[in-house]
Amino acid sequence: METIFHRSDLNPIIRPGNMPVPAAAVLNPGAAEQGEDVVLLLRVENRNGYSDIFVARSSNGVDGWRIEDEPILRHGQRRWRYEQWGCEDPRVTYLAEERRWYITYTAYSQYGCAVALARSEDLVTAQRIGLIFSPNNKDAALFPQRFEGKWAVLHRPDAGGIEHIWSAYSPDLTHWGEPHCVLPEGGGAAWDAVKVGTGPPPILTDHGWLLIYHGVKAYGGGFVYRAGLALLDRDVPHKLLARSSGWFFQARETYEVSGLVPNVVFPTGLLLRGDELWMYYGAADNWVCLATAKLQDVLAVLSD
Ligand code: BMA
Repeated sequence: METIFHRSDLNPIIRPGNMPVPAAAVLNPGAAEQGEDVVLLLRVENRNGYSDIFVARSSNGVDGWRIEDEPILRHGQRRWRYEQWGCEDPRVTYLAEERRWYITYTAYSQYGCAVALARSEDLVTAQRIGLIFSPNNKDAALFPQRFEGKWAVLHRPDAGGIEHIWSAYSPDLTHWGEPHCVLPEGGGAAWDAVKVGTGPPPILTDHGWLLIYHGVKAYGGGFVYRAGLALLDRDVPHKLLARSSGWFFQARETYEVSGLVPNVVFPTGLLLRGDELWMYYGAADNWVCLATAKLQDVLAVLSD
């Protein structure tokens, strides 16, 4: 199963040294397509340990990245008290109805980790909407459409160490409610026993919404972050239709097994390009990487 996704020969495709500013790490990118370009929203940790979100563009999605000098979302602005310690791990969804991209990200501060939402017409500048979930909560991703008139989001509240993926619905992208537990931690000795979290925004397929999620297991040497697959109902997206029996992607290459946090693969960007899925992920919390797969091969895993 591990061979479904093929890593780019150019991995890591973006490294700290590629940034126009001093960077300790570049990781966990949101992904979008804009015109002919692939756009990545990069989490960039500076040498003080605080993260901002920068925009990178490439015409082939692999190399030739053009990276903005200034972040699209900068932590520590006086007006935004819940992101004094960082803007982290963006996921980006284009809402055709709104004709804008919406960015969910982790707002990190003395208050904990919360989920913030911003919107952008051009992926050059963004306007913050504010927090949509209070601490501790992270790993949120919006669906691109409404369901019976309501927007839907997946997120991961921390219920005192119990960390399942939940959903919420909203009429206006600001007021969120109707919670459902969508995908619980694996429990026991499972690869995703300790916690799970949404990866990129789900993609609609003939079988339902395809969800890539991360799962965590604690080993003697620390946490190991791997990626699993799930399918959610096309009309009722909190309804879990299928879940892969194990992970499909784990740290294997040097840039994944060693880095700032070893043994981490953390997918946050997913594009459907023709019949291929392009998965952008953070490796070892240090670099941005790419792996691709045929959509039909990925769906086959879930129908076994
Ligand atoms: C999570 C987040 C991610 C990070 C991952 C692996 O809790 O902090 O930003 O990539 O851990 O260390």
